[in-house]
Amino acid sequence: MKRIFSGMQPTAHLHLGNYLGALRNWVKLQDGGDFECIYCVVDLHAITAGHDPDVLAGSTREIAAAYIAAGVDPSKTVLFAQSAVPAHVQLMWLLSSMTQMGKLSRMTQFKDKAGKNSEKAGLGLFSYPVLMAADILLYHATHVPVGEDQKQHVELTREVAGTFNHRYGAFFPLPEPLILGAATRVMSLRDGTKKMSKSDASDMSRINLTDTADQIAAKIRKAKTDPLPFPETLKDLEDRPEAANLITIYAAVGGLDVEQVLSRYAGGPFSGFKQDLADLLVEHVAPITSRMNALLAAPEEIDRILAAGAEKAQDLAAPVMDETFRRMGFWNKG
Ligand code: AQP
Repeated sequence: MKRIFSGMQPTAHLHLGNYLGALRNWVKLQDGGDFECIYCVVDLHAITAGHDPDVLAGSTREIAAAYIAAGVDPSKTVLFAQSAVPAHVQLMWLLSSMTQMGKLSRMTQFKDKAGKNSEKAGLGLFSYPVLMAADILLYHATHVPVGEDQKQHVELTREVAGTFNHRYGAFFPLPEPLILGAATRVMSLRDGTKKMSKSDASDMSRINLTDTADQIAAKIRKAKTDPLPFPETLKDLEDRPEAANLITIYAAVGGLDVEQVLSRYAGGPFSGFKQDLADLLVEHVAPITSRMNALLAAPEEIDRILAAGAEKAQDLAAPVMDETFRRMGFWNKG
């Protein structure tokens, strides 16, 4: 059977980009029945840009709660926290020996996050894609549902798997990115040329899955637009990144084509469209938020789900790890 692995970092609250670009698709894939699904809270990734030890465990539970609240079903999937399966780090080390530094230094996410100060960036930020390759390959995943921003990392994973297979014999499947849905790259509400991101300093740039109805309404009301009238055609959206972003979000959440949204609001003021978009988002996000809050009120249940998932993940990972060691010639693994 085809197998999916995907994960999100507990670096902050999940936002609408995480939801539309990834999480919503995870649930569809789980329910579609064509894939065995492994969904992980990738907490080891969350320490690469500095973190607060007092909040990491709570954030890990919050991301697990968001998955479940959005429809991930622990009885149908393997749901666990990455740090509970040490083989992720073991495999990462082995794969590091066959990953070129030049390729890592060309990763857009590293360049964006390290900025001009790459000399001072931590090794973890630089080698993050190797840990991501290990996450995927450890489970022999065949498909990885992600937003556009992670496509480059999945491509690197394929290259690393190819190098391993070439040196030590065919073993790892070359995973395919699955970039699905109508909003594969949701942009910041403050700057339509930047992706919506957990690490953006401005909370007004994103809709968090934890936001209240009032917060959502205020963020959409204040979302940046331009002075031009509401666009009427797809061509009108060219060079209008903020308008294109809001209209794409409306279409993705409302289950419409962008053209349908354009014809619904053509000729009207942006304010009316924004009011409707806020209502639509509240209608969609509020039930997820309230399920998350209910789950987080009983954290011991989340811990129980994550512990049970870690056992299943461990069982899947152990034979792959053993065989990887064996092929690489390690002592006592023959
Ligand atoms: N803006 C986005 N639009 C569509 N998809 C997105 N994803 C992230 N941002 C967008 C997808 O969400 C998943 C979670 O990825 P992650 O937790 O590893 O975070 P990230 O990709 O590094 O992006 P974030 O959420 O903005 O976090 P920070 O700011 O910490 O980097 C992935 O499938 C990603 O494609």
